[in-house]
Amino acid sequence: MSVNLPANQRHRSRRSKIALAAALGLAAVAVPATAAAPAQAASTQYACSVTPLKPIYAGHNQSGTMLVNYRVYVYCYQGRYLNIQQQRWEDDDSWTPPFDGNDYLGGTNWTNVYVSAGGAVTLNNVRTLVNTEAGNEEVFQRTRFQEGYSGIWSAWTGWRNSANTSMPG
Ligand SMILES: [Ca+2]
Ligand SMILES: [Ca+2]
Repeated sequence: MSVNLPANQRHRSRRSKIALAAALGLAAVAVPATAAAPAQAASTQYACSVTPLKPIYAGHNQSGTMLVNYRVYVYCYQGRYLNIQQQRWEDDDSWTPPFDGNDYLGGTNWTNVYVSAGGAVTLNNVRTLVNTEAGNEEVFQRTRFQEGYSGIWSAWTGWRNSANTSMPG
């Protein structure tokens, strides 16, 4: 396009493009940081952070089945009620798109959990290990939440995944 412009306009056009590129350069630094850390972006809108912790071994029940604790860590810098949804999963690949053969193990909802300002709560959820395949089970969890204050509830956040734990079972 700029090839057809008079020389002075072409010059101006090039200068404004340089200014634009500089602006975009700054934006390009900021955008990946935001995309890489959705939890931090959420914590600027929400008073609480909800972290699905990596599942841990929690002994055996009386039948000898291994137990897993899917803990959820909640911190609030202002007093809030929370509704929290948890899904428990076993991680699997598949040979065909979308290459996601994860097995759903179950879900738990917590409603109206109150956390005071500056308070932290760890929700414990001990479950029997579900044996979905030969060899170890790669269990993980995902959580999302909404906050309530004076009867007004926020939108649900996106789902956030924990790390996997490989459990012999
Ligand atoms: Ca697996
Ligand atoms: Ca197994």
